[in-house]
Amino acid sequence: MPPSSLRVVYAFAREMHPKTTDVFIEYGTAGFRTKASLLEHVVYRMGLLAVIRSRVKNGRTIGMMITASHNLEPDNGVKLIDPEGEMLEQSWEEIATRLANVSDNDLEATTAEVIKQVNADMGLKASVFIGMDTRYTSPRLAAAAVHGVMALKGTAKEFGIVTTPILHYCVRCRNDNTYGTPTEEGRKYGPYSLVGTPGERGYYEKIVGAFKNIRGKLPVHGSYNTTLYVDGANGVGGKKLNIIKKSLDGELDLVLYNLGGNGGKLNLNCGADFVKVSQTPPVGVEHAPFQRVASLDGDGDRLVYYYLDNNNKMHLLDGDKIATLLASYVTELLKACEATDLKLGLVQTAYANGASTKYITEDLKVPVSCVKTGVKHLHHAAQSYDIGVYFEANGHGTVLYSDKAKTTIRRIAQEGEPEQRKAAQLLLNFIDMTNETVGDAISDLFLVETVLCARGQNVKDWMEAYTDLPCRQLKVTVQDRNAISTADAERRCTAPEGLQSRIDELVATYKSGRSFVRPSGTEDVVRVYAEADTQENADKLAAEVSQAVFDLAGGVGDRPLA
Ligand code: G16
Repeated sequence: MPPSSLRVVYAFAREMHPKTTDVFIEYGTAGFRTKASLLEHVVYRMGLLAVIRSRVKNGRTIGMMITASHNLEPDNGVKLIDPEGEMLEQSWEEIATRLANVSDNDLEATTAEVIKQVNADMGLKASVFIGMDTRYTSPRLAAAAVHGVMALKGTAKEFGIVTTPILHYCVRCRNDNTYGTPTEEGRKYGPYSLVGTPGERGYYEKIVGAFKNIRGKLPVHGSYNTTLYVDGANGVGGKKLNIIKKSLDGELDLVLYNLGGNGGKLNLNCGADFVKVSQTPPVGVEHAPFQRVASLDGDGDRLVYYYLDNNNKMHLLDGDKIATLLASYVTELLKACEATDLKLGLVQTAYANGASTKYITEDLKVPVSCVKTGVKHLHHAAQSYDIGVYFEANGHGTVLYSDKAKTTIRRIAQEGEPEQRKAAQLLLNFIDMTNETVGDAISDLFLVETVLCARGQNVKDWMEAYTDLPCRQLKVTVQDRNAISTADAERRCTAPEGLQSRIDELVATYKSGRSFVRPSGTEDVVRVYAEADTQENADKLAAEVSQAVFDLAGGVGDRPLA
C-alpha cells in the first residue's frame, strides 16, 4: 500500500471518529478501558493497528474485543487478541498507546511511522475478528473498529455479541484449524455432541460436547447434585449459558439469574467481581442454604462460586479454590495414568490467599509461582510447565497443556494398561473442555462441575480442602495512580517514598498480616489488599493501609473510599 493511500486514515478520523478529548489513555491490564464516551477514536485507531498486526503476522487473524468486562455500564474498552488467541504481545502496548493518543492531524504520519517501525508488508491480506459485549455503547464502538480495518484495506468479520473467551477461541481456530472451527455453533454436528475431529468443532461442541462425554463416564454419586444456580451479571455469559442449557439433557440443571432483563444493570451489585470484592451475594438470586451458586462477570471470562450457610453467611469459592480443585484433580489423573514425567505447576498473583499458596505447596506438593496481575502475565508463566494451571483470585484463569503433555496423554489413552487408559481418556476429555486461549467462565464452570461430580462432592466438601485467611480489598482514589510503583510481582511498593515502610509497620502489628497496594490497570483507582487472622483485623489493616495510601500518594476527597 503506497503512503498516499494512508490519507483515508485521516479522512475516516476527521469525518467519523474524531479525537474529542485530550485525556491521555494507556493500554492497561486488559487493553484500553475508560468511559465509553472517550473511546470512539481509540477503537477506530485500534482497528488500524489490528490490520498492521495481522500483516506483521503474515495475514493471520487478529481479534478485537469491545468490552469493559467487570466494569460498570458507563465504561467500555477494547483489547487486541493475538493469533494464538492470547493477549496482544506486550511490546505492542506502547505502540497502541502512542497511536491512541496522537492528534487527528498527526494520525496519518504516526500510522506510517508504526508501519515502518514494525516492518509491516502492507501489500499482504489482513483479517480482523470483532466481537462485543452487551453494553449499549458497544455497537457504535464496533462500527468504529470496522472503519479502522477498512481504512487500511483489511477484512473485518463481526461476531456480534459474544463472550470475550468465545472470540479468543474463534481467533485461535481461524489460525489453527486443528484447534476447532471459528464459530459459536460449529458447522457439522448437531446439538453439541463430541463427534468429528477437534478441528471440526465450534465453541459449544468443544466445551459442551466434552462435558457430556465425560459425564457419560462419571455417574452422579455421593453428595454431588446436578442443580447449579448461576448469576449471569446481566451480561453476555448468562445469555450464552441460556443457549447451552437446552442441550444439557439433565446432566446439569442450570437455574439462571441476572440475564439482563427486568431492569438489571450490567455488573451492578452482581457478577463475579462484586461477589468477590464485597464478599456478599449478588442481588436477584434466591436460593436455599448450601445451594451451589456460580457467578460470572460481564463478559464471561471470570467465575467464582459461593453458598450461604444456615445463618445466611456467605462462603466464597474464588479463583484460588477453583485453581486448587482443578490442579488436584489433574494431578490425580496424571498419577492414575502414570504420566510421571509431566510436570504440573500453578501460577497465582499477590491477590492469592496465603492459605491457598500454603495448601498448594504443602498438601498438593505442586510448584507455585507468583506474577503480576493481568492474565497475560499468568498465561506466559503457565507456559513454562508441561501442564500449567493459572488463576487470579478474582476468578480469571484456565489450564494450559503443552504439546508434550497432549502427546503423552494420547499415547497412554491408546497403549496404556486398562486403568491408565481410563484415566488418560478422562484427561483428554478434560483437555477438550478447556478453553486454553484465555480464562473462560463457561469452560471453567464445566470443569468445576466435572471434578465435583467425579468426587461426589458438594460445595461444602469442596470448601473444606483448606480455610482461607480472612481478607479485604479496598480502592483509594488519588490524583495520579501511576505515582504508585511496585516490584516483586506487586508485593512491594517502591514509590511514593515511605509508603512501603508504613505498610510494613502496619502489617507487623497483625497476626498473619499481609498487605500490598498497586495501581489498577482497568479503573482509575489504587487497589489495596489485606489479609489477617480475623475478618475484623483484615478489615482494620485494609483501612489503615488505605489511609496511608491516601496520605502519602495524594488522595482525592475527604478520605479513602470503602
Ligand atoms: C482484567 C484483567 C485481569 C485483572 C483485572 C483487574 O480483568 O484481565 O487480569 O485481574 O482486569 O485488573 P486491575 O486490578 O489492574 O484493575 P477483566 O475481567 O476486567 O477483563
